[in-house]
This record gives sequence, C-alpha cells and structure tokens, in this order.
Amino acid sequence: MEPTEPRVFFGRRRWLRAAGLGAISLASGGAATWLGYRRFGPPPVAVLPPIPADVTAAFPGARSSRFGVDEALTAREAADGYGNFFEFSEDKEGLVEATRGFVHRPWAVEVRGECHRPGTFDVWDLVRRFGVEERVYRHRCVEAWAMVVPWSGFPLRALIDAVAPTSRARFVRFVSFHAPRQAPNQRSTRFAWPYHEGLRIDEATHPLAFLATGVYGEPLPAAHGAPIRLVVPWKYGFKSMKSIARIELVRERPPTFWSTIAPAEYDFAANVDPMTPHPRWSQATERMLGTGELRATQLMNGYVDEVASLYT
Ligand SMILES: Nc1nc2c(c(=O)[nH]1)N[C@H]1C(S)=C(S)[C@@H](COP(=O)(O)O)O[C@H]1N2
Ligand SMILES: [Mo]
Repeated sequence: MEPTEPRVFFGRRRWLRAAGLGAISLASGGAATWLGYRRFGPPPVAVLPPIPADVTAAFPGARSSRFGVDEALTAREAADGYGNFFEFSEDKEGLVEATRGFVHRPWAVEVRGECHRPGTFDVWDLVRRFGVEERVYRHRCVEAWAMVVPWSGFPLRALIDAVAPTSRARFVRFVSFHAPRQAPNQRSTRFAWPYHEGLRIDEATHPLAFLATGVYGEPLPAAHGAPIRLVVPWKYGFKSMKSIARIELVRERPPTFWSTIAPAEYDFAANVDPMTPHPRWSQATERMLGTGELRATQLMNGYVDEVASLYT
C-alpha cells in the first residue's frame, strides 16, 4: 500500500500491467481517456438475482446508541468513490466501475475449523437470523485517509457463538473470494490470493467487531465488499476484509495478506496508533474523505476506552 497521493498515479499503471487487457480492448473498444480499464471501457456489468424483498426491507436497521460515534458522516459519494479493493484494481478512485462485473449474489459464507456446529450459511439467511442494526463507525486506512460511515449488519460474535467454538479456537481466520475472471488483479502473482486476514478470538468476539451487510442504509454495494464484510474499527482498514467467503476457527495465529507481503510494514495486530509511524510515512494525522480535513489520528482510532482491556 502507499500513502494516498502518489498511488493515485502509480496505481493505474500497475493495473494495466497486471490485468493483461488485450482481449478486453478488442471486445469493448472505447475512447482512450485513461490508463487502466478506463482506456478500454469498464468490465461488463454482472447480472445478479434480486435481493429478496424481506431482506431489503430490513435495512438500515435501528441505529445503535451504544456503538457509534457522534460525528458528521462522510458524504456517501466520497466514501463510495474511494477505497481499496485490490482484487479489482489498485486505483482507489475507480472502484465502482472496476467492481461492476463482480458476481456477489447468490453468496454463502462457510464457517469451519475448531467449532462444534460448522456450516455454510446463505448470506440472506444470516441477515434474517441475526438481524440488522446500524452503527456509525470511524474507519482509518493505514494509508492515512479516514471516513465516518453508517454500517448496517450484526456483531461478528453472533455468528461465532452460533457455531460453538471449541476451547482450542484461539484465532479467527477470514478468507475472501477467488474469481480471477471477475477480479482482474487476481491474475497478478504479486499477491497471495485470496485476500486473507485474522483476529485473536477475543478481538473477534469483542462487541465492536462487526459483520457489515450494508452501508448508508442499503445492502452493501460491490465496491464496499458485497455482500458481507468485516469491520474492525479500532484497527487499520486492511483488517476489515471485504466479501467474506470463509471463516475458520483456528489454533495458531494465521498469516495475513499484507503481513506476508511486507512484514516490516503491516503487523498482525494493526491497531491504529498515531505514535508509531509506518516505515514510509507518519501516522500522526489523517485526511478525511469528502471534506479533505486534516485531523489528529486517535489511539485505537478513538475506541481506546472500549478495547483497552484486550491489550493489557
Ligand atoms: N477483500 C479485500 N478486502 C479489503 C481490501 C482489499 O483490497 N480486498 N482492502 C482493505 C483496505 S486497505 C481498506 S482501507 C478497506 C476499504 O474499505 P472501503 O473501500 O469500503 O472504504 O477495505 C479493506 N478490505
Ligand atoms: Mo486501507
């Protein structure tokens, strides 16, 4: 990853190299306006089954008064238009277009490993079973941009409890999807796909750890990690893995996507800390999406009172 400014430029060139776009350019033509997919036209739009009406009706859910911050929300256009989803593009600004070919319905999440009741759960059944509440959380990317967004979803703990972990379950491993035909950057061997992450089990069962199925009042759009993604607001954003395909309860600390690529730059815990600079940039301040406001980074992204007991 790179701090925000330089990669907006470099990201497009790498995308072009990684994606092998010859065939796409023949198929879709399109005026050369940009490097990357913009030059050839965006990927074809995926045809998806509709979301069941009872599921749609559950959003946004009641806003939580216990879990949330009383801060101005980031404008939806700003949060939707900018982010990281490396499977599709290294261009942070083009995610809505880059993800439009993503087939994220129907979708199931497999939960397995050290538990008594493993299973494969249809995502809309999870919504029906565990419900939808809305939580306004701060999000802090390791690249020093930040936002405040209303996620809808349910506590990760609800799903973990439902599968009844054994006493040997000490960590939780998260694995995203693997679909190189839909996600062009998964054809690049620079990364160990699929994206994978991990938490200690006490972190994963902390009340703030959340499985988001929606944002800004609606089911998650592709670019935000449809149809279900992790949200761990006191940690750098790369821990909040998008588009979860599998959750494993494991005995040993699992390797993670970014710590494997650059162990000196991204550690397993990845708790937001203004005093510990990234090797290539400071973490003392953050830039708010939308307004561009520069703010002081907060320890544990402002959640220190809630999570301090995890790290004594
Ligand atoms: N599968 C997957 N999940 C991911 C990423 C990714 O590249 N792939 N990027 C992470 C990073 S670095 C951040 S900051 C957030 C961004 O989430 P947003 O685009 O919804 O703001 O997603 C995280 N989850
Ligand atoms: Mo990030």
